[in-house]
Amino acid sequence: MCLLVGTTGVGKTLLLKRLQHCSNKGSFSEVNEAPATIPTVGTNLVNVNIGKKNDVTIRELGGCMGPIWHNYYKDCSVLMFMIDMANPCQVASSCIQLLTVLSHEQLQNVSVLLLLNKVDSPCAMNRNELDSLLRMREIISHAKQTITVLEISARRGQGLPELVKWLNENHQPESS
Ligand SMILES: Nc1nc2c(ncn2[C@@H]2O[C@H](COP(=O)(O)OP(=O)(O)OP(=O)(O)O)[C@@H](O)[C@H]2O)c(=O)[nH]1
Ligand SMILES: [Mg+2]
Repeated sequence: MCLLVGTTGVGKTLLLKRLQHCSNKGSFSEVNEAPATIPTVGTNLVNVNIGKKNDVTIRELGGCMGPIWHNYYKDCSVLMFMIDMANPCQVASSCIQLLTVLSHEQLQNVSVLLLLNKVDSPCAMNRNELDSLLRMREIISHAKQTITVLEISARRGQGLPELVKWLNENHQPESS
């Protein structure tokens, strides 16, 4: 099971819709109109085919569920943590959430993909601005987990082929 977490409004549901749509069509780089989303109260479970009969189950945990995210950690084999690059005011709370997630005892052995979303937005921060606000390099070098950073746009489809590649390399197929 892959968990997808991040503060509310960062773009998790849109990413799932995009991945599902693309996996049905067989192309992860295809771009079309962004479907509408509403805030996720609870969780959102989707199955995405990432190639070669390899399916991954991704569970989004709504941002408003933050206090109970930990109830889902025991089933987690890989983790995606999403940050909104177009919302600098939210970065501090994202940072605290990220550190809390990384320090949880049940998540010490998972691979982590840090998704920097909304890079298509005209007001998106660049990597250097995020580094100075979030001290990302320090967080990554001090973390026990292997953390990969990827800039994406759930709206435009940028970075999705790389995301799928990371899932293929890090996700263990569920035993049936
Ligand atoms: N410009 C831009 N907007 C995006 C992108 N991804 C998501 N959005 C928009 O951000 C808003 C929130 O997206 P959601 O996918 O609902 O956010 P969420 O992380 O699922 O939020 P919660 O369910 O409340 O935790 C929507 O209006 C999306 O269209 C992106 O890559 N670029
Ligand atoms: Mg959502």
